Amino acid sequence: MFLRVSIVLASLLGAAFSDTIESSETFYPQVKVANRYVVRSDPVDFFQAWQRCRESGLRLATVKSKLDSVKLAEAIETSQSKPKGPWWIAATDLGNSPFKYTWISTNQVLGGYTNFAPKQPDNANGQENCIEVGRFGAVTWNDWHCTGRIPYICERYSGDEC
Ligand SMILES: [Ca+2]
Ligand SMILES: [Ca+2]
Repeated sequence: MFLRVSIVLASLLGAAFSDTIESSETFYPQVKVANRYVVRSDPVDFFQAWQRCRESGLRLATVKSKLDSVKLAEAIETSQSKPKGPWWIAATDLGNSPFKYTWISTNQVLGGYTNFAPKQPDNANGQENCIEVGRFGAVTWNDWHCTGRIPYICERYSGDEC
């Protein structure tokens, strides 16, 4: 009898456990959230940031939705190195008309979602062509000069994902 109860219990527990694993994304979204973006603390210019992400098998971060911004903020908050921003992300209007930005990581034109700080982008002195987050608080965007040296944010991605 005891053995039989144990077996039933074990299989019940087993079922519950595998359920938990399968639905972990639903129950623990923050785990996945924190893993998408990789916060880097070495200060580099925009092009070095792009290169360094690539060298790590990552790409400079894209931010295409409100949810992405939430993930980004969370990655910064949970980053162990407690880095200080602002940080480069992958948008630039270099080689395009002013304020026409492209995600250089995916070669996609910025469409729909943006998260600029108030009065940005301003293309100050006609020299600001790369986008950073965090200069004016939270994870809002600002255009800055591409040769400025600041930390940056990479992202993990799968091969067929844009
Ligand atoms: Ca510009
Ligand atoms: Ca600006």
